[in-house]
Amino acid sequence: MQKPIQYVGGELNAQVKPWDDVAVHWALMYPDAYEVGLPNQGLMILYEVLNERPDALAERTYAVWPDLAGLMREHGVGQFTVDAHRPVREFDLLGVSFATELGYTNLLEALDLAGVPLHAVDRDESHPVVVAGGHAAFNPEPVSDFVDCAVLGDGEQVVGDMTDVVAAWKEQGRPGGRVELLARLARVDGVYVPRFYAVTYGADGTIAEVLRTRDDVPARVGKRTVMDLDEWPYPKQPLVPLAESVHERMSVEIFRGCTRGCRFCQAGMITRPVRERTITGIGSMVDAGLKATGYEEVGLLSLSSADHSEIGQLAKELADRYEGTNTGLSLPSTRVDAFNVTLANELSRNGRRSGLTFAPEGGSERIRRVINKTVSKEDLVRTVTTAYANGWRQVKLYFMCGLPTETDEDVLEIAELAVEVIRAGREASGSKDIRCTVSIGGFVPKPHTPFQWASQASAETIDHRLKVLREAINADRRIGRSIGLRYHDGKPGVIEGLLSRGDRRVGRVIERVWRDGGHFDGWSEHFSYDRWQTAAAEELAAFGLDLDWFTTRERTEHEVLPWDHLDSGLDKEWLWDDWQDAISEDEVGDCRWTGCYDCGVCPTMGTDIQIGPTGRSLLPLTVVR
Ligand code: B12
Ligand code: SF4
Repeated sequence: MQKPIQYVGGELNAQVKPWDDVAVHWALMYPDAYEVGLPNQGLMILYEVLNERPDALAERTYAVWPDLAGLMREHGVGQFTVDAHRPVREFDLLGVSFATELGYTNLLEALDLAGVPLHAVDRDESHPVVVAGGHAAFNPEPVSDFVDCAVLGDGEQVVGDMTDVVAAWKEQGRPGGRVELLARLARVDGVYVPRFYAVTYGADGTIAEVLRTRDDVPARVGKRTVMDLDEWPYPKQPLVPLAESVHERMSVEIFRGCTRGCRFCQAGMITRPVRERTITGIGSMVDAGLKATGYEEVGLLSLSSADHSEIGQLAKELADRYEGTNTGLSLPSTRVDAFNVTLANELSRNGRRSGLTFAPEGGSERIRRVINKTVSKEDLVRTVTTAYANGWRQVKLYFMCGLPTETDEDVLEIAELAVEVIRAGREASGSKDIRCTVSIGGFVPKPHTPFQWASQASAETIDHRLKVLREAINADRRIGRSIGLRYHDGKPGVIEGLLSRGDRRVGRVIERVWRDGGHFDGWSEHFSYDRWQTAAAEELAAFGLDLDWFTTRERTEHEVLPWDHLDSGLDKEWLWDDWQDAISEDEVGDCRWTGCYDCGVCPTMGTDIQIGPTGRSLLPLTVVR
């Protein structure tokens, strides 16, 4: 088998607690290969929070590569955890984190390998409660046949509440069996148990209503939000992978939520309001994390890190603290803003100025108004040029294609922009040795965003636009060779679209694809569009629907959406108005600075945005050189 190291466990900071010492056992799964799943912060946090409880333990499991899966089936070995190599089937709960919907077939594969019935209704008390979490769980309807619960929002507190429920039910002798346990879990804030909600459909295929089937569960399920992040400084002891992984650095989340209002961004919408960690909190997490891991790079993570209200001071103080050491600091992709170059310069005091990443997302100013990510072409060119002038050699620009109202012209402007960036960059840096990489992917409309009603562009449209873009970039070879183009074809995006905005009827498609051999759909070498297309055509025909109905069809204002009974805190009317503003190319500001525009989140949650200035500074720590 390939890379056996990924199943071994025993990483630095991994934990194995004695099974019989605790009441509740959690298996936590990232439904992708170890190299992608191990660095996942969400699961790392829950792993530590649960293991800190004296009455619980948590162990990790990842998607098994097909080579080992074959051997496991041949030898009767079930899906196991990497920590103590215990069978997943024996745990009380199996928590699965979905950052992307393309992980759904891997859930089915893991359940099957574990010997857990695929369908929640076929499970009994001896089987784990299968819990979905992460951003995709904000519309878990496509996987509602396979999961027992979905958790909306932040996990830190809710996993503790769920552990209490399971512990009490076991202690009491499991009264009422599995159904009673699920009913108790359904009464925990943020926990949705799909089997207690019945969906009916109208003649046109749309949802008529979603009604709860018991009156002791909430009619609408709200999300969980950790309001004081400083109280939850996790992971305190980040895991250090044994094998190469996609993210070889330590990450410290500096805030959650985002109020920029980019209309395509599900993460920004569902994680409101903004909650900042204080400078002191971040400073001690960086210090403790480095000591616990030996990492030499720290990423300051969030949805838009340069927007932390004290980022300038934070960057300077961290750079001062680690000056002359081997510790490097970095920010993930940022908005296009000259200030971000200054920040990156500050953070790179210790290291090389290799690459900087900006995310303008839309090719033309017009489309950037539609998506509410306003930056003028001049500012963009100026910012990137400043980066080259400051010694950065490589700039990566992220774009999307297939955005609502987009035309070929909007996408072609990306080529003009890249050419201009290189021309101006060569002039400013006095060097021909600079590169600009354009990275572009198809846009997928997501639930709980203003674009949840939009028609998704077809794979043909995306592929056509990418083709004209490629031709335009290659038109002038003298400049074109300094421009790299990285793109994904339109097909996986269509399937992601089906899974993102799908309803319960899509579950049959997922199951069929998995039965036909589908898994690791996020990997181009495993993804088969034909397999998905055939499964969708055949399974959805029973309902008189097809793939287009779920993807390229524009929804109407009052259509009941599959996730309407799941509450992200945003008002549906506000989302609709924002969708109309998008079509009219009207922008909204960032409510952190321009005042509240009534998206609904703060009043629903009885809270407020939390930003600095806090007046604090980093603790004076002694750094080991
Ligand atoms: C670092 C990162 C990556 C890294 C590392 C991924 C990894 N293994 O973790 C890399 C670069 C590999 C990556 C890849 C991708 N990413 Co990424 N990534 C991020 C980023 C910047 C941080 C994620 C993070 O650590 N968040 C902080 C943690 C604490 O939050 P969390 O994981 O959501 O977990 C909390 C809750 O959701 C909940 N929870 C999570 N799981 C579970 C499970 C249970 C059982 C329970 C109860 C609760 C629970 O509890 C946690 C604690 O509160 C986010 C943006 C962001 N700030 O969130 C994007 C983001 C998650 N990525 C995104 C995307 C699209 C991708 C890719 C699909 C990109 C691509 N086209 O290839 C791939 C998918 C990879 C894969 N196959 O899974 C999107 C998700 C889109 C969406 N659903 O809206 C995001 C939100 C960025 C964005 N704005 O678009 N990514
Ligand atoms: S309720 Fe107002 S202040 Fe709060 S996130 Fe929404 S728009 Fe911003």
